[in-house]
Amino acid sequence: MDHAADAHRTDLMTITRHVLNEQSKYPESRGDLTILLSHIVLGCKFVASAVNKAGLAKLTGLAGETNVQGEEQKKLDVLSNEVFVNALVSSGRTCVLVSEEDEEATFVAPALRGKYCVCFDPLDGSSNIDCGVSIGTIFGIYMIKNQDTVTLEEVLQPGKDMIAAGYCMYGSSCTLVLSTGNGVNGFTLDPSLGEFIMTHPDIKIPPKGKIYSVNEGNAKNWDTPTAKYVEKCKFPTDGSSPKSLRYIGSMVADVHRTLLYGGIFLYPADKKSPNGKLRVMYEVFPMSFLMEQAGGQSFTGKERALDLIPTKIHERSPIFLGSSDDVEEIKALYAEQAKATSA
Ligand code: AFP
Repeated sequence: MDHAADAHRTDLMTITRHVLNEQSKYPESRGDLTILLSHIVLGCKFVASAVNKAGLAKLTGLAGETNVQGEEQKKLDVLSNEVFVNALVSSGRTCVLVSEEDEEATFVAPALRGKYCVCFDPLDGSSNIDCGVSIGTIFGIYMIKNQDTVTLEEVLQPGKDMIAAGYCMYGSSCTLVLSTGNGVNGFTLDPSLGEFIMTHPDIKIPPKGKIYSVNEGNAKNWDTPTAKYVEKCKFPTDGSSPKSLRYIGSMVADVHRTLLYGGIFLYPADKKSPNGKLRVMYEVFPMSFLMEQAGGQSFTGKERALDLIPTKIHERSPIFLGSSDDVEEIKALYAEQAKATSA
């Protein structure tokens, strides 16, 4: 019996313990971020449980049974949004919320205001709910200079100004990946304890990967650099092996695999969607922040993704993120094209 390993398992690094440890490195800290993160964690636990129940409810429905109360079930994405809005407002640490589900930003009532702005997609990949495929919550956190006078303009900050970002994946297990700007750590929900336990300390993305992840159904509308890059993945000319294709259609799941195994995730611009599909403030920025913190890169086709300054809260952008060497290759193809068009 490995007593050392056993002892290790009894010394659990919960997400709260980890965040408190991080906080203790900053003696001037008043614990506001710790409190905010604990409210986000609560939201994630609630959604994890709701996602599990949604599957059961659907099975019940198929068996011909009806809800005892005769109530129509709220859609999971609307329910998740309500949960996160309530959790964030009640934390007393937020002044503005930007949610994928809400057309306008929410300005928190003065009495409950704190210094943070949280941008989030409460349930990303929701078209995968009904078939039980992994879905997730994505969030990014900014600090606001003056919570009492905050305006929408102040919310439209570049991604590099984020102070923390993360996602929670509701999959075969529930995994929360978090960065507070000091590396990336992954935590798995232990359902028997109701606690996220650190299972993936100090995640570093491999410098080069063997997987590319893209919706190839859009290939006929791609621009030249994307088309050339994917061709290179399939038919490499440098003697290396072709890359494998993996695509789930849930950004959280596709990015999570990319982070752990290496490779590249692409949602490029195409002729039908010149700005791509994914939203800057609550998809592109948090995932780019995590990628960079894990040693990877993130590129829009024009610039470093985190340098982008959004002009509206639901803005979209093309995105290429993942292993540094793989992203370098697509950057080189865009540079080549820019040179050709300027010549
Ligand atoms: P849904 O929430 O509509 O399922 O969209 C998910 C998503 O925003 C992101 O999670 C995926 O990476 C991407 O869209 C998938 O888009 P395609 O279905 O066009 O490939």
